[in-house]
Amino acid sequence: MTTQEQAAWYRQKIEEALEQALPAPREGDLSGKVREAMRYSLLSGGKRIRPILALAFCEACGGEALSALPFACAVEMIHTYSLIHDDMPCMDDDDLRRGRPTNHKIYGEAMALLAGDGLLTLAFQQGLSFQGDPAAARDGARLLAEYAGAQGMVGGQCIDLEQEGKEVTLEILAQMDRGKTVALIAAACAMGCTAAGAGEKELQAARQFAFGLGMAFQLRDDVLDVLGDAAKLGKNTGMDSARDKRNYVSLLGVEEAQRLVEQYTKEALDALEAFPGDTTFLREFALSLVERES
Ligand code: GRG
Repeated sequence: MTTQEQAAWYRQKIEEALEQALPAPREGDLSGKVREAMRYSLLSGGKRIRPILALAFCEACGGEALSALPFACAVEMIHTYSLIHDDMPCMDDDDLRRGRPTNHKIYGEAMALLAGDGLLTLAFQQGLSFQGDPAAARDGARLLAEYAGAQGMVGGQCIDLEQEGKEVTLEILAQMDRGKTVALIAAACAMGCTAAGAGEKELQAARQFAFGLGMAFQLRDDVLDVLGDAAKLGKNTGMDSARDKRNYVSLLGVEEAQRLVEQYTKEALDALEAFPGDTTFLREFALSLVERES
């Protein structure tokens, strides 16, 4: 199987599992609206980078990829909730996401807030439905809580809100991105290892990979915010400068930001040496993210 075929296969399994985890509400279901709003964003065709990483890391650690599906779905649910909340008027106030109107534009602010809450909660229900070793289910849920919470993604978003309109240093930016971007990627990689029953050495290497890839991914995102095509990206471009937010490109320029993309990617690829299984997919997948246009 080529890397693209493998990614397509993972994606298909993820889409099926997400659909199964959140079926359409029945006619007359009085709480059906919130499920409809959750489905609108969850099943709207994101790149599924995080769940793919969870499955691929499980495989790289010698596990059966599909056994990690509950963890993979859990991370994607957290990611989707964060996008819904991030797009709301009280945060980034965006009207386009994944090529469609944002959740609150369709369902209203109160329902979008609830849809995010519903996905956050469903994520833990999903993660804890992991069928292997109960200790791995518990460890997976703990990792997710740590990386998604105030020490991780929520903390990164807090730094983002606090820095708006201020002069930001590279150190502050890196701390923000460790939370906003790296944390969930790290959760996905570490949970994949956990699903396979991997040891501390693999977990440490997965964290190192996630740091390199997450930073490279964020830097590429900043480059695309300036140079990218909104139609291909499915979201508006130029948003950071429109909101007076600093990012790597505004601090370092496009060329230096792109050089750092390559440096961090190399760090990520080096970390793959620690894995016993075949890491060709992870290597090529990481490279495809660095070169992405969308
Ligand atoms: C609201 C608690 C809370 C957190 C929000 C995720 C986030 C934190 C903000 C979204 C804005 C942003 C640029 C975050 C950095 C991470 C990132 C690049 C997210 C976009 O991820 P993709 O490209 O999106 O994987 P798709 O749509 O493909 O899933």
